[in-house]
Amino acid sequence: VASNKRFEERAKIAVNPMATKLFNLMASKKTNLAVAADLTNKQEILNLAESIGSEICVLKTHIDIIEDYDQTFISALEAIASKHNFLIFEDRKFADIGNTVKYQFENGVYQISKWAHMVTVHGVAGSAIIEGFKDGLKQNGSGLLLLAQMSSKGSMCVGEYTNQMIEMANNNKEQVMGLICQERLQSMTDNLVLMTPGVQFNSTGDKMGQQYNTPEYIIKEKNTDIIIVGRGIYQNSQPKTEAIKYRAASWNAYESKNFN
Ligand code: 5BU
Repeated sequence: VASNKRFEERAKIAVNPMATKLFNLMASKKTNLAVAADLTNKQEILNLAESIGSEICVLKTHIDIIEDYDQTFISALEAIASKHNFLIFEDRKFADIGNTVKYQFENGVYQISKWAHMVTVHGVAGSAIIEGFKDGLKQNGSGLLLLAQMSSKGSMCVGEYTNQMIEMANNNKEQVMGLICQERLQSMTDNLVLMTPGVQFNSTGDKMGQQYNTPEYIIKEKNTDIIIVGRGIYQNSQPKTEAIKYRAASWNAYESKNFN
């Protein structure tokens, strides 16, 4: 199922403000590459962000794997993000009841709602989970990414569950900016951003269930919008050179689509 609209057109029909911002950012910066900075030391993440920041639209974090975390990390990352014009995505995968996720989003050590432009949410608890984010999202006009499919072997986010997640997104567009998925399905409307992890050139998977596809396959054949690349870039001896390759592959795949 192809989307025949360019990112700049989709920016105009998006409802969530961060979806509009990301579509416009991709169109102007000409990149649909997101990098997963899964490093456990804050300086390593900042060094990576500084070196590849010019190539990406989004930097994805797992804030709770950082061993020396403190709030200086956030201000340093925000400075690099505004210098290089990318957005910050905390892949927290919230999954509890609304009242609990509100605390997890706004409070605790990380105070995610203060700095994350987007966060991931599982729908397993039901659509009322979205109520827990409403206050926090208003702080920065941020957006939710619902987990419609996962890249890992044996994922249970399939079939009717996937359909329910798409419906949850379509019913809550003020809060939901997009979906994490492995393919564009018919019901995924053009005002949602589709982001896909499990992307690498030189590997088909790891020993813990991850499964990889190439940028061309995901963007051109599976028709999603953004690739998320982790180890393929940060474990390379030259992350910047490698990021340039992934950026070119995913952008060229986007440009090769038939738009009207
Ligand atoms: P990798 O090193 O490219 O395998 O990292 C992939 C990243 O995307 C990593 O941070 C995962 O937590 C994240 N991820 C994923 O791999 N698959 C999924 O379905 C989802 C997130 Br949702």
